[in-house]
Amino acid sequence: LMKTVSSGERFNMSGFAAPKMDKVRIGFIGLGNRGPGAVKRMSYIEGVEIKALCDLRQEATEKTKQMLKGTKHNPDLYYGKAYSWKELVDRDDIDLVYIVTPWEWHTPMAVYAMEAGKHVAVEVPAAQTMEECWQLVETSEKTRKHCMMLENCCYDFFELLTLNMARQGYFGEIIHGEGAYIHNLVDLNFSKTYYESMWRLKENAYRDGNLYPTHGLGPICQIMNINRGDQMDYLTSLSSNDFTMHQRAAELAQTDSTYSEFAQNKFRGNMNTTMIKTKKGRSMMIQHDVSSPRPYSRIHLVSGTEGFARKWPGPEKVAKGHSWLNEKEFNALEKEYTPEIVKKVGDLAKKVGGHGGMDFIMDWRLIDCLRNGLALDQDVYDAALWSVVGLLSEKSVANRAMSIDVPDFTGGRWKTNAPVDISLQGA
Ligand code: A2G
Repeated sequence: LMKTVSSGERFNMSGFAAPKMDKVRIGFIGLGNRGPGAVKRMSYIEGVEIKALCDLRQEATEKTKQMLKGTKHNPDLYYGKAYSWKELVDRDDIDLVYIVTPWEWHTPMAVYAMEAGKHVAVEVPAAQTMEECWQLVETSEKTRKHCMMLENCCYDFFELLTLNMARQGYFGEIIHGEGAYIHNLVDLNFSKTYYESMWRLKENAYRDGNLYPTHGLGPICQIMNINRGDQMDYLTSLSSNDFTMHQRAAELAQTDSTYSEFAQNKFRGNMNTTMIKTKKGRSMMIQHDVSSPRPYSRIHLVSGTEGFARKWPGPEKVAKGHSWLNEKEFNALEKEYTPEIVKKVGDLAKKVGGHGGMDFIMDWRLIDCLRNGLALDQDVYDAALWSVVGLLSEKSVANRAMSIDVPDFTGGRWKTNAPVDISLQGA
């Protein structure tokens, strides 16, 4: 499925600005762990109309609607059937479908929504197979509808700061970037209620690799201009064995037969490390561990010919040459390089919340782009590429860390696509 399609025949969604819209009418699908928060954040944003909410569970739709009491929003509710979401998408008064469902539903829902003439914002990862990645790309190009993956980490404060620093040349030429999703989810994964039908435990039980690469990759790819000046070339990926998940499954299975299936199973290894070489000769290292008892980290490391930055373990640090900047120097740097969007909505974002504010900045920026007819920061090529690393890592892991080519979803247009507009001025 390593397609080569000549770019001449294809519409380029990179830098594509859809016609402005005065208001953005939104339908949400999925009201589990992420959905209600997204609905709430959107309810604070000017120009948004929340038209419809959908979940399998009627109760979840009602509870979320209840949250909107006292606001101008009065969404219709869809629930009950596996395909109730299609009724929501088929409405003709929705501009944006916001998809917050288990991973396997992301692409089917996104494709259906674009085909129905709607822009799409879809949770991470956007796709689970190579075929799905291409389906997203082809559908977005054909329909000229945005397909933005909701990679919220691109909008966190230090990530935005380092993106702006990179744009202004602070790091010189970027040589290497590191990111990760290290977050102990053992208790959540084995919970019977947290993830609907324990879907996330199943992902970890039947697949081995970096199942969740986009939180670490997104900010690093923007800083390194991937899809926009450089491109991933090949990757290699290696997993440790599993030292904790099977043990937990076996313990639980002794008294609860729900877990028997998992006690038979080999789980994905605790730590996966994936290395990526780019066409311009630079490198990335991305890690994934959701089962070891250790503190949260996305690493977020940028190493250039003139400067260096690293977010985790905190506090965030920047260095020039051999020395770390002291607090005073760092504060001055922060003042100089804080992007406009943070100056504009950073304080409000911290109040509204969502991972400390980044979720709100992401939603605000999406609406700002749609209302002002600006290209989105994350397009369908980013969604496909950042997601495909997950499935390619599985192939590499299964073959003794064999190197695997990464497909170029842009069809060669990465050479001329413009970088993300980090002035983030909006209009
Ligand atoms: O844990 C965090 O909130 C993750 N987000 C999110 O993606 C999900 O994995 C959740 C557990 O369900 C970040 O770390 C930014």
